[in-house]
Amino acid sequence: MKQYQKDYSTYEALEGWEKASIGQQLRNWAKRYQDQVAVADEKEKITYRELNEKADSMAFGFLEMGIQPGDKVVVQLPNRISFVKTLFALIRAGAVPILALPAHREAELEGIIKLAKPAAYIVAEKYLGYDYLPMARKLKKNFDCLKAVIVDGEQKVDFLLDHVMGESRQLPEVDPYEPAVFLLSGGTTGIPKLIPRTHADYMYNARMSAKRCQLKEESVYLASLPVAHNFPLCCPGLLGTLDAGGKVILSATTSPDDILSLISEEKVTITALVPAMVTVCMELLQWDEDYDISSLKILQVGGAVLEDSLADKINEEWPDRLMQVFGTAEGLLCFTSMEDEKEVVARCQGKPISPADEVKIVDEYGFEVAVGEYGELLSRGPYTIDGYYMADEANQNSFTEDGFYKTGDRATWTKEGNIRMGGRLKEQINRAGEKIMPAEVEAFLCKHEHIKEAAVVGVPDKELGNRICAFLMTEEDAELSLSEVHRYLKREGIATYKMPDQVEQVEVWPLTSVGKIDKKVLVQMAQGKKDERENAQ
Ligand code: OOB
Repeated sequence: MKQYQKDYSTYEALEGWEKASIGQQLRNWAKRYQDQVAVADEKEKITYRELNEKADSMAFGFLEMGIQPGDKVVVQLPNRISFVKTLFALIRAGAVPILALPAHREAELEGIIKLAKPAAYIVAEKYLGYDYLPMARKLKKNFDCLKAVIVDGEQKVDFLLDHVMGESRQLPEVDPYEPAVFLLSGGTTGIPKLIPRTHADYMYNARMSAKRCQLKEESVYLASLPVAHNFPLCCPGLLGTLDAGGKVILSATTSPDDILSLISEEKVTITALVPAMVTVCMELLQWDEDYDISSLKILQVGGAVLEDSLADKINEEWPDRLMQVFGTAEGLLCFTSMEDEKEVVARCQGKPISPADEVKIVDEYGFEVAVGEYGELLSRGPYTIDGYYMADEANQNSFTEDGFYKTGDRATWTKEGNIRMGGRLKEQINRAGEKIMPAEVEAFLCKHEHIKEAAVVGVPDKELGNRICAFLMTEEDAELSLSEVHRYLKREGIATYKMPDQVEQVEVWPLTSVGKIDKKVLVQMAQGKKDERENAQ
């Protein structure tokens, strides 16, 4: 039985839509761009022609080792050319990669493997000091479905990735309306859900993103974030850049030094960052004048709320480069445009990338809200999924009867018809019956002259149900007491019930696997700090 219900044929008339497999797209690119460099990492470069040939020989190898068309394969590789080769080779072999992030560990992998029963697991031997082999061996022992564990490195469990190649053979027919990859949902709670993205919808996603960014053969895209994530993979990322004939540079880490060095050396024209990374890059650039970012035309920022104060700072220090991106692995993408006024770019996340995207912002009863009012952002369209893989309960909760994806995000329409995000609905704090949105309090805190970044969370509390805890990152670690924060917020005219009950300072943020501030960890930290103080009394 076909698992995916969506009728993709209704999108065939759209400009940019193509009923072709991603494996076929790579063949087309190789014909068009031949010996131009497609991808470069720390160690090597690969041309379009070489990548295309490598995808074939590795696909033959995967088939030879018993991976069957339709099999799922967990891929957990960092930003290296081996990731790119493996991705295209599996897709050509008709297998479907499940893209785990390097930061995922046993809990996430076990959850994914239990659900998807992959035939193989492809993993780096080591990355950023972590040795993946003990985990890989354990997973292999515990899960019979895993026919092979393939290691990118020197030591093997079953096979070495470098040795995967085979004799030429017939490659399977691939249906462009079947999944090409499974992305993992970005939620910070529980095991990630599997998001099936089909060949045709995912290429359309890449192409429409590349169009908004005006990518061309001269474009140089830096994958600063882990490339297994939708943002650097396809928005426009790796796939959108290759489709335009550009060059993709893979940054081995998300460190600001690596990112700024690569922008300088490789004359990068576009990259994508999450807000927390922008701050550290800007700081480093202030200290070290050797970096030259003059080649950078577009700085995409998305993945989490970009505070107005930080957006203004980007506009000031790196003028005419900011592009805000609201994105989801489930589909919907909204980008600002390079033609937008800079004041507009600093205050919104733009418009959907496809004319066929249907976007609604609704109140709790499902009615659309007026301009300026907040509600939940819903979307349906050519590249937005209509269900997670084998997740009945999540599908009941995350989709409306008529097939709209409920993002769980608060948003409003601006008068120019752009969306402006206002935080996750689930983050809403219920403090003694009063409802508080962290994003609102964070925005006020970030306007304080000594506060660089702020994150507000609700912490379970005996008396209040939930108390408000504000975590602050301050300029030169300036100390700000709870009463000083209250005095400041009072001057700003914010209601008393929204005042934090607890204030904590941080020097570094706990981050999720893709570099967003991890609020789940902040809640634990808030609890820990309070207990520490009470025990010390
Ligand atoms: C991207 O994708 P995911 O799946 O890791 O996370 C999606 C969630 C959204 O539902 C929203 O809560 C948040 O991340 N988000 C933003 C945002 N962009 C994403 N919240 C506020 N402002 C924004 N600009 O994070 C992602 C996928 C593709 C492109 C860019 C980001």
